[in-house]
Amino acid sequence: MPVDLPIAPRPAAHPAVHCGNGRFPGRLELMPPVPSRSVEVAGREVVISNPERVYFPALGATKYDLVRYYLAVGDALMITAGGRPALLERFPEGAGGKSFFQKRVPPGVPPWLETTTVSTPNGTRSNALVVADVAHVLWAVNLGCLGLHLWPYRSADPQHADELRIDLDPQPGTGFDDTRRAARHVRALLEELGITGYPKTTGNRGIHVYVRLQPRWDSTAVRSAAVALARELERRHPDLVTAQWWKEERGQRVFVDFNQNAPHKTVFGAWFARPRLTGQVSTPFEWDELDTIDPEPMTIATVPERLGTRGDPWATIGSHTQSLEPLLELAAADRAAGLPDAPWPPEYPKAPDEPPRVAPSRARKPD
Ligand SMILES: [Mn+2]
Repeated sequence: MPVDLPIAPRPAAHPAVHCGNGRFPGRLELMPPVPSRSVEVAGREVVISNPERVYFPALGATKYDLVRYYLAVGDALMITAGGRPALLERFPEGAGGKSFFQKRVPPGVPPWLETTTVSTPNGTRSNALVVADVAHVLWAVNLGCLGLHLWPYRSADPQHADELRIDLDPQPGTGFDDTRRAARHVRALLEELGITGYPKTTGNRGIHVYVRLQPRWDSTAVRSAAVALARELERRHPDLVTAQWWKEERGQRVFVDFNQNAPHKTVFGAWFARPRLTGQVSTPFEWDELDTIDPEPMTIATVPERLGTRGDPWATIGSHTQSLEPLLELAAADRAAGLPDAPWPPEYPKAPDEPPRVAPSRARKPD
């Protein structure tokens, strides 16, 4: 769960000054400074400091390689991320190093940097980055962000969530094949309802299916649609899919994490690089690739070529805004059948129709 942490002191991996050479202990010698590089994109100039720092050791890829990657996929990335507020997760030492979440943009940003006010479930407000163009992405990369977590709305219209994010989380004992099978059922159910979903790898073992929505519903409505979809999938495929919030009830199944659609939740964006040593990217793909898609070889080193040869699988997502109503009807049917709301994450105020927010095994204990 992303939270705002105080800025950790930066470990001095490359001290600018070191002491002596053995023969003259205590004599100060300056290390040669690593020149920063400046990149021009979207009419802006972004300065990249420490461009040669290794960010993805298993790929041998540097911070500047990550910059080059985002320049290569920038057009596709903007189709899905453009105009959205972003949560920063900073990895000053690259993938594998320590990280911290940061909602607020730090002081001293360039005058062109676009920001917007976001809030948390408890009402805290922060000034967050907006992915206004690729220069904004590179500005975040320079801070040590490998990828960005995005809000499900455009900063111009914070009242309406325009994305349903179906997050398929394989539970312990399941693997990517199970995620694939679950994704196939998601596609079939959505198609039945007249809805087109757009799949991507998460860069790990999960799959996300996104539905771009007409801007008519808030995140509470979108979450209730996700709850209904998760429950319907579990009813149809009880051996494979679970809609159970409590881990002890999920079993060796794929969990449809409906709460990723709760208000103020962010999800890792398409085309962004994961903090893995091997540089995997959360990669959009076509439904007809589902049987063969492998998240592992899709990295910042290979995805630009894939995009160049295959084109952008999500090219049409923005021109295809859809209605949430078929899923809201499913939700209404569940309510009418007596099903309560599903549990919310701990940081949220209790919802009116929510069951007790306690794991069933604990609720049964007579303490
Ligand atoms: Mn997930």
